Amino acid sequence: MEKGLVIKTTGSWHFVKSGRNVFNCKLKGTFRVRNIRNTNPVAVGDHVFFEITGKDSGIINGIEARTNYIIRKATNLARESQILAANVDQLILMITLKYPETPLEFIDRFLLTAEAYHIKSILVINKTDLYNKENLIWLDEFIKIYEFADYRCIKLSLKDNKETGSMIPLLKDKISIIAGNSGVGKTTLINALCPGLNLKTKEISSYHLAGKHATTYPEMIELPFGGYVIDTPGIRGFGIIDLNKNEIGLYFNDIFKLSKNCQFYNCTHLHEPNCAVLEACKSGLLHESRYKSYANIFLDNNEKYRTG
Ligand SMILES: Nc1nc2c(ncn2[C@@H]2O[C@H](COP(=O)(O)OP(=O)(O)O)[C@@H](O)[C@H]2O)c(=O)[nH]1
Ligand SMILES: [Mg+2]
Ligand SMILES: [Zn+2]
Repeated sequence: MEKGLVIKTTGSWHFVKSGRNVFNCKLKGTFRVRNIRNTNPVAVGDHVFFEITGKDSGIINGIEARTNYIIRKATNLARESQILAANVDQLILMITLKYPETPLEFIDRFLLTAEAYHIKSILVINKTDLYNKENLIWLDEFIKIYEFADYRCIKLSLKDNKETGSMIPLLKDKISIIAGNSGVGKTTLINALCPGLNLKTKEISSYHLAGKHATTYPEMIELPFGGYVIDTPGIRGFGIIDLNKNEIGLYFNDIFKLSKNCQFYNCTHLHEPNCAVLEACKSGLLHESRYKSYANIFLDNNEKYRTG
């Protein structure tokens, strides 16, 4: 029995890396039945056990327990879900304050989802070469907001001399998902890290497929210094997963820290007296954008529970 890492999958074929070799593997039939709610029982990042059946082929007959996994549902109500990736060490959320401007609520929804999946996030703020004086002041404030929520923030410019040096120690020997809106520089970063790879920048809106049933599978890209990055159009589906509304405040790290001083243990931070979160908002300790995101998601979620 061999052990390997799934680095690519097409649904029925799984490419398993073991040592320096890659084996093209099928699943032993019985797995499909056991894991019936998932359209794909094996995902990139899975550690699998397999038998070699040919020079570069094999049969997977076991999957190691996952430390985490990310799923996507075709729609909110769909029963079937697709596992996008397993055993992810971190999420690299790439954003830009300009060209394009990443909406703050988009960032907060992403970070919340990653927390719910127990995946640590790092914020990479790219295109700093394009920022004017005013943008740079906002950049500093932005970093303070997210450091207060315990996120590491990295400033980046991939314009000319592609300063990717700061990224290498963060990515080395880890499985990282690189996410962010279209146009922020994800592909540029991966190309800069992997000389010779030459992925196409300005992706040909392959993400239009993501909402449909035509499944797109994420691929792991091996880094020359060790580790993998996952650049996936499907990651758009990384929206809000099924969260209990009471959990939202637990996964906003800044709000969670502050809430220890609320008078009521089940404070929703919306209207209660002696709410430490509302007080921090007033005093400026908690930035209003974080509070707004929290409140919007909380109310969305309530709505879903009422109608659902
Ligand atoms: N000025 C500037 N342009 C950048 C930077 N990073 C990426 N770009 C450009 O932004 C565009 C979109 O980049 P791309 O990597 O395709 O973004 P993706 O959609 O996130 O993969 C490309 O034209 C890149 O050359 C940067 O740091 N500064
Ligand atoms: Mg891209
Ligand atoms: Zn409160």
